Amino acid sequence: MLRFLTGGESHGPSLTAIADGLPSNLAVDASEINRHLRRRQGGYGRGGRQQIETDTVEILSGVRYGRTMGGPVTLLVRNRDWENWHERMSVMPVENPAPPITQPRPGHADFPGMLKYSTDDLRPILERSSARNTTALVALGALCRPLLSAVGIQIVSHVVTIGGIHARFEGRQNYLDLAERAETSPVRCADPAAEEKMIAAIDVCMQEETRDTLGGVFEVAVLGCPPGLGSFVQWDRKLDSRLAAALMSIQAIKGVELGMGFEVGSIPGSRVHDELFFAEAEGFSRGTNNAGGIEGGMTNGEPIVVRAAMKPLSTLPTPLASVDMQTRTAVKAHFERSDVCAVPAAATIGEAMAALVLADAVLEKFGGDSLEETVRNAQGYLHAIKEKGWQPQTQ
Ligand code: EPS
Repeated sequence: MLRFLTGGESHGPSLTAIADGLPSNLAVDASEINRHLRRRQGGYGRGGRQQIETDTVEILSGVRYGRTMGGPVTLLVRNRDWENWHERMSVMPVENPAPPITQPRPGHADFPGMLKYSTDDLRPILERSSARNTTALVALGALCRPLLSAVGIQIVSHVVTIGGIHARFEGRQNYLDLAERAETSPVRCADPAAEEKMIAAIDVCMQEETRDTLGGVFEVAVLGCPPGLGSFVQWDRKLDSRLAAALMSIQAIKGVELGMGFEVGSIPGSRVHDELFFAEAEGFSRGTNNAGGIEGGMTNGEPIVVRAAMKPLSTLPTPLASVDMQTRTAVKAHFERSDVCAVPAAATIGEAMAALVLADAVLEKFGGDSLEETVRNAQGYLHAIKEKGWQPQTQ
């Protein structure tokens, strides 16, 4: 229902995004999109590039007087760093092209990309595969949020692990509360004791003699979903498969799990599945949410809880062994600059990807050419399932 594409290179003039399929009359607030772009730029352990950029959206189509008109919405974020790259990233041929970069970074797109796209220069591969492109995705995710909130859906995140240091929480969590605490943490972590250790671990990796990068795990929670978004009838209509694909598409993500995740493989069924209860006053309820809010590829009314594991960034300040693609001799991998840790930023990108998947699922379920029509249809459905005893949960 909702289609979107991004374009742009890390050091090209700009990043562009087009979203097609949004209903009309949806509020579009550039300052709100910019707020999400700022969240993406933040986090302890980010690199020098974030000092150069102040990502700011320009809205080029699809919006009039602050509301969508129903046509494609085009967003643009300029790269300030482009100023320093006019020659090296020139669209037109130049007299003195930059020398090729020939030492692929293990873990990055460089090696397979150079073979696939037939180039001895990793610049064209690096430019598009860079996580800089997530700027465009975060802008798109922010564009979808008012549609989600119109039907009561909110998306939040927090960091649960950095460099093997785990945040610890007792009992069932209130995700809004966790996210509120995470929002003020430099590592987006709601556990202050873990936060301190995560910062210390990043500090070690920033020091000259121990320079390195760190990965981690973040958690995204989608709150307020009615039961029945997504479907079990085909693999590509399952909401969990769509969420997993969207999160896995973020640079450096190597694993995605929902609810209890990989642990379900080690525990008997009687301790995995979330028992169902009913009381006249509260409607249906569950004692646990090990399913992570999705059963049979559909939302079940509980919070969707999805985690993604990010590998340490592969642009290493102390480069690993590589091979020069022209001479085929042993060399050290290419290094320009990098972040030490981008897990807090990745959490905000995870929110954006979840927002895009959920917006698509909402439009698929409720349709609507205008926001009013989408909301009306959603209310009709909510009324129908309330007749069946369902009541919204406090999340
Ligand atoms: C990023 C911008 C990039 C990198 C980073 C993410 O900018 P530059 O290459 O100019 O330093 O800092 O990209 C990667 C980590 C990567 O591996 O590609 C950003 O804006 O998020």
